[in-house]
Amino acid sequence: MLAKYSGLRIRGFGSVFFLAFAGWWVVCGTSAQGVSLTTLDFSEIPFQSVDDLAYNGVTFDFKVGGADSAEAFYNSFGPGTLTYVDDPSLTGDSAGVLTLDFAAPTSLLEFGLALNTADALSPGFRVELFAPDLMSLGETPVDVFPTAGALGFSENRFEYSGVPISKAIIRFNHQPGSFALDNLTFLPVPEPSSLVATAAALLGIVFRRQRASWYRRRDNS
Ligand SMILES: [Ca+2]
Ligand SMILES: [Ca+2]
Repeated sequence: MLAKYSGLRIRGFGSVFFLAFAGWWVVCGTSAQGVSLTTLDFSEIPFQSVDDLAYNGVTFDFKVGGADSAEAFYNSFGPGTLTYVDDPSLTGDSAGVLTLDFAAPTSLLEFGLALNTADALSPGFRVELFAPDLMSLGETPVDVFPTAGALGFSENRFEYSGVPISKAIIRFNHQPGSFALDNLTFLPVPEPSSLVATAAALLGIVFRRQRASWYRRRDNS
């Protein structure tokens, strides 16, 4: 009886250990399967229009006056070396609207952005973020300030971290003119639905093991 009781305790312990391992696997194992910080410095692929370009988890769209435009470019040379932007970068006509669509929702979004103006602008640009269901999470205005030692450019860095987003629309408050965007950083996260499915599957395994062990104990007694 005592031996049976200690056996039970060991099985209970085993389940706790298994659950802890399963939790570690969901968090770390899935991280190892492609969840990692991505930064584009815009030197990765040759000079080309970014409109409808898909690269490394992000699809770009560029429109001027609501129509697709080829006036924004990957691996383009513009402002040189500023604080947040360093050639090459993504440069374009600041009359346009730049959209970033992420293949996997990202819980972090950062980039540097410069405008070809010597003036501080409030705001210099606005960033509208969208949840994975494409509901708008609102627009964030970002002021830009002249870069010390680099005449003719004002810039700032946009930084977001929070609930996962799958789309960002960037609108510029500087016309006529041009913009340069650089060091685009994002962190794809697993879809909550796939995490829930994985956790449910793991719990199912534990439940079946416990049930089988209960039936074995009942049959043996
Ligand atoms: Ca760069
Ligand atoms: Ca397009």
